[in-house]
This record gives sequence, structure tokens and C-alpha cells, in this order.
Amino acid sequence: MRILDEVNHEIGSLVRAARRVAVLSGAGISAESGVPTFREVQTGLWERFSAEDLATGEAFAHDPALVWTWYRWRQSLLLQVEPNPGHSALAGWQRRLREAGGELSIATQNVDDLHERAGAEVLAHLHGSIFAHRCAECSEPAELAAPEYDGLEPPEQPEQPPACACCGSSLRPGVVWFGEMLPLKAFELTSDAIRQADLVVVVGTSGLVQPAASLPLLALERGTPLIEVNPEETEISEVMDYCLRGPSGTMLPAVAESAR
Ligand code: BV8
Ligand code: ZN
Repeated sequence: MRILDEVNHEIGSLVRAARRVAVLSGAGISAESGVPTFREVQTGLWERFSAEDLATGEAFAHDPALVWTWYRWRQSLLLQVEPNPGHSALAGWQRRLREAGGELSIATQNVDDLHERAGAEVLAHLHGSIFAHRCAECSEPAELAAPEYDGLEPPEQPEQPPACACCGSSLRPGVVWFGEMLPLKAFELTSDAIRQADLVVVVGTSGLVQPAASLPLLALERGTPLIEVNPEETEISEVMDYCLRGPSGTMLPAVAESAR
């Protein structure tokens, strides 16, 4: 593992030669857009809970309004922010590689839509989407208007989740909670993309949450080069060939530029 604070000629030639790039992103790629990462502390109604406590079916069963409101407030925060240069760099690299007959696939652990809003196509949302809602009982998807919260001050009072139009049970967020299986299709598509890649880039993830965090290890089967982009060391840094120690908003544009 080589730790670098900038894109050097070695990484540049790896990136230029790559035709099938697989990217796995985590909360860190959205940090510079102003989206708190999953490890950051909660505020307001939720300040006495950790994200891991709230992102569970048990928490929702115990206090549906508290958990539902947390997601609606996070949605409103996401509506206030923009993709950052890290998201845009991946979108541009993906576009250029496709024009050259190659491919850059993005699998994300994030439940936000910032990759898409930057113009990228996302292969898989491994932990679902915060903008998808479905019935907790019959799984009927439900379209909802945007939340009224201003995305800044957490609401004083939680709101009850709406009822399903089909069966009357309560709606739930369309995310994968701890203890829930990841969407099989998303997991398989990501596994295939990493197995077929000639370069794997892991950006903005602590590598703590399984089984998503282990997906990059599939690259080891074929000796595919692994690059990590993260200002900090992570649970998976040790298997990386290169660790670019810096914010993705700076590092990814440099990586994408070196692909030109
Ligand atoms: C499952 C949706 C089983 C909800 C999320 C003990 C050991 C191992 C595993 C387990 C265990 N006990 C339980 C488990 C399993 C558990 C797990 O992994 N727990 C962990 C905490 C130990 N996993 C599960 O429960 C999964 N399901 O295992 O099912 C099963 C089997 C059979 C049948 C039924 C069930 C489900 C996990 C999915 C949970 N849902 N999100 C929501 O969003 O509310 S996970 C959540 O954490 C987010 O999606 C986030 O993506 C994810 C991981 O976090 P990261 O993305 O890595 O973000 P994090 O904050 O951790 O780190 C940010 C990183 O960014 C840092 O490294 C930081 O340095 C970096 N950074 C900061 N700024 C920048 C930056 N990087 C670049 N640029 C910057 N500017
Ligand atoms: Zn229903």
C-alpha cells in the first residue's frame, strides 16, 4: 500500500490505461456538499441517538414518527445541497470513458442522489435511496411530495409516517436498515463490475459497514489495482495499492484529469 497526498505519475498511467473502472463510494464523497457523514453525531430530536441506532427496523417499530421524521429531515437537507467537484469528476470520467468504448461503473453506499444530479449513471445503490418510500407491510412504493422542513433546523415535533394507499399500513423509508439484506441485484451488479474491472476506486467510505465494505476485496481475485481516496486511514486501507490521502473534491478531479 502506498500512501500519497497527490496523484503521481504511477497512478496517472494506471488511470490512463484503465478501460473498465469500478467505483465504490461512501458518505465521504458527499461530505464536501455539506451532507454529514454517517459517523457524525446527530442533532435536534435525534441528538441522543447514533445513526446506527436510528437506521434499524427495531427503532422504526419502537418509534415510527421519530425515525420517519429523521429521514424526511435528511431528505430536506439533501434538497438544499449540490453535488461537489468529486461527483462531477466521476460523471465526466464516466462520460469520456463511454465515448472511448470503455466503462466506469459507480456503486454507492449512499442513499442520496448527488451522483445522479452531477450527471453520472449509478449502477447500484447498495443501501437504497432516501427518496424512495414503500409500505412497511405490502411494499407498495409510494410517491411523496418533498418534505416541508427547511433542511437546517431539526423539527420540534416528529410527524407520523403516512399510511399506505393500498393497505393502510405505515410507509417506511426505502433504505436498507442495519440487520436488513442488501438488494440482491445491486449487490450482484456491483460484485460483477468489480470482478470485471481493470481498476477499482474506493472513495469516501470508512469500510466499517458490511457486506458493502468487503466488495472491493473481490478485486484481489484478479490482482486488479485498488485506489482509495480518503483523508483518513480506513478499515480497508491495508488492501489498497494506493491511498490518496485527501478530500475527494480535490483528489477525484486530479484522478479524472490524469485519465485524459
Ligand atoms: C446485513 C442506509 C445481514 C440507512 C446504511 C459485526 C461485524 C460485522 C458486521 C456486522 C456486525 N454486526 C452487525 C453487522 C452487520 C451490519 C454492519 O456492518 N454493522 C457495522 C456497523 C459493524 N450490516 C448490516 O446490518 C447490513 N445488513 O448485514 O444483513 C443479514 C443477513 C441475512 C439476513 C438478513 C440480514 C446492512 C447495512 C446497511 C445499513 N444502512 N445506510 C441510512 O442511511 O440511514 S449504512 C450507512 O453507513 C450509510 O449508508 C453509509 O454509506 C454506510 C457506511 O458508512 P460510510 O459510507 O463509510 O460513511 P462513514 O460515515 O462510515 O465514513 C465516512 C468516510 O468518509 C470516512 O472514512 C471519512 O474519513 C471519509 N471522508 C470524510 N470526508 C471526506 C471523506 N472521504 C473523502 N472526501 C472527503 N471530503
Ligand atoms: Zn401497504
